[in-house]
Amino acid sequence: MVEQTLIFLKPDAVRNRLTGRIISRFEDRGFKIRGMRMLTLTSELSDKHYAEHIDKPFYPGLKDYVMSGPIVAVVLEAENAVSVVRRMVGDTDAGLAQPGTIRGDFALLKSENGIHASDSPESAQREIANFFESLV
Ligand code: FUP
Repeated sequence: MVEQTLIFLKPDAVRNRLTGRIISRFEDRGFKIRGMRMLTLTSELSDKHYAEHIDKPFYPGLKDYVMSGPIVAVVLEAENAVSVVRRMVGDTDAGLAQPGTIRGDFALLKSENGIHASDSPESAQREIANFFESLV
């Protein structure tokens, strides 16, 4: 089934000038870009996006990290987009991520893993609505 999913490049990836190389991987794989914007997360949008993590001990550090500079959010579309993108992104803990995945090639830490990707079609719809109100 053709699906859409949301990724965003976290501030360290943008700061380290990885935006083009990472987005190229998705274009090379065959994804269509259906939306793209650069923004700096507000406190409200961080809390909304990470609602399931807000009470976890790691959330204050995660929030500082994701608000530390501009991010680049992208809506990607393809057959089974959510699961294909998750496999390309790799393990949440970048130190354990397989080489060849984005986290496995460009990041080292769980706490600073460089990229977000929706984990289900339902999350994707919710997250796309959060970042691209005009697309849904
Ligand atoms: P993922 O779906 O791979 O982004 O992972 P999660 O939804 O489990 O976690 C969201 C973000 O919280 C991750 F990108 C990294 C961060 N996190 C930590 O910093 N420490 C943890 O123990 C778990 C997650």
